[in-house]
Amino acid sequence: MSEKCDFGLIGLAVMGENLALNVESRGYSVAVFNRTTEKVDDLINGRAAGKKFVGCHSIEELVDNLASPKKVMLMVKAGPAVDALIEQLIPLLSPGDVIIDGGNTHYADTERRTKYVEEKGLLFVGTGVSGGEEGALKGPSMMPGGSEAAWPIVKPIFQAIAAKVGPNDDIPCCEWVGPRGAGHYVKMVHNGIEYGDMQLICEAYQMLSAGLGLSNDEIYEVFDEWNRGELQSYLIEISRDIFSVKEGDDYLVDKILDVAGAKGTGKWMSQLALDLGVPSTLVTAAVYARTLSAVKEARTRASKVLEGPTASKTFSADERKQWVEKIREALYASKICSYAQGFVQLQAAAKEHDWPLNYGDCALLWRGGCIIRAKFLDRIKEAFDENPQLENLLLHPFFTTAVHGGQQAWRDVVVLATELGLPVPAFSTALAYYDSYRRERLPANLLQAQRDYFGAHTYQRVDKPGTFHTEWLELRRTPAE
Ligand code: NBP
Repeated sequence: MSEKCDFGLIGLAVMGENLALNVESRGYSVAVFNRTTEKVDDLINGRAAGKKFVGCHSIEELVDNLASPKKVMLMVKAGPAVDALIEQLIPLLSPGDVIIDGGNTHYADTERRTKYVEEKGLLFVGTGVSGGEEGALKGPSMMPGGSEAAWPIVKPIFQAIAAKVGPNDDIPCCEWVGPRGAGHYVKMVHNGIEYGDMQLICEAYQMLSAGLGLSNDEIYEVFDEWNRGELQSYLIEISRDIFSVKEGDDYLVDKILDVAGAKGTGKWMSQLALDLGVPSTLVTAAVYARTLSAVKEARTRASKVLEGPTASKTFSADERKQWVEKIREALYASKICSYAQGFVQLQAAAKEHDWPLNYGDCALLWRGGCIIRAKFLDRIKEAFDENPQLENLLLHPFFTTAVHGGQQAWRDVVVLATELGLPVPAFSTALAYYDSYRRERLPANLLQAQRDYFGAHTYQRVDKPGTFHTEWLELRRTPAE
């Protein structure tokens, strides 16, 4: 190819290679580079053979092969590699060229890099990309933020490669999110919500399996049914499929070690929620559930010492059917709380960083292509389109009605889990959040009294304005000897 390419991509691991093929499939020519250059040759001679690709063996060669304004996307391991590549690219690029980081980068790094790259006269985009290998190839969800002036330059390509939704499959799951690190923050919250969704589904599975005694075939049918209703989502769909995969006579899922891995985005969301002072309890419960799963040896030792409830329960066929429906309702109500928390965190972050986020658009970006894609997100988009300042999703009439409808079942499931000794940290933290949020008065009056008692931290009163301190020791009743 003698003409200059439309797009440059550095990093040909699973995401980069598939994303490059996606870009080319939409009619754009792509120059590619990878640190280990054999991967460049493998791609050019393999999946990219006969396509509009230019394989490059150096970053200089890649930049030379791009048309202006040059767009170079990095799909490499998040962290120092991104900084190192930015340093190499800056002297090779000209004002108006764009560096794009599509990795799972911490938003604070994108805040810093946007400012730094702009100071050098260039433009920077930090974009969340979700959907794994298949999404990268066929249409991911994309959450770009960074230098505003870069958006018109990258928009045609980004919206061409993104997943499409809507009645005519023509609404791209890619829209400008906001300045600097806003895109990566939204991607992090997406991942945190993904943690919550996955944990909730796992707890539902445990209730169905260890609680009600359903077989894997029966669980397949339950998830299949759930996937036809309001829980319809990619994660329910793949969970259903998992219960159909066998090795000989045995189900593969039963052979998988119950130790969960994590790459850290859930932890970031949880840490940042604590920094912002917002209660994102579902992602935190989901992170801790993974942490506890990881101490398998300790759990195995403890299982031989610590007893659970002794009474066992049996269920008739009818009772099972009723409980399956209750578990579905508990899952749906908990999921609503999880999304409500995610959006509250986004609102708090937007306020702190002065990002003009559009929450309806955020829901739309997650509607297709990504791991949390679900029908339910249409409702969230509608809710925020109707009221962009909506304080909490739970207060929108659609979601209020939904949690009211499911709340008794939700309570029953948490009680049943407790009686059976089955841990449901996400179900129960969601319910605790709901009950805390809906109560006008919490026991924090006593807590403030305790703080004032031991630390003179002062308190406020319900009956008069001001700040008060009490000498509790002097006023207390002396306990009887
Ligand atoms: P990895 O995260 O495994 O990164 C591997 C790529 O980074 C290879 O191309 C590797 O080159 C390159 N690289 C490394 Br490591 N250090 C480098 C350096 N110092 N200079 C230049 N290149 C370097 O790949 P991935 O799974 O395709 O993910 C890419 C990004 O997308 C990551 O940030 C990831 O978190 C994010 N992401 C992944 C997924 C997913 O499902 N995998 C989904 C969404 C987002 P080499 O070949 O020479 O080692």
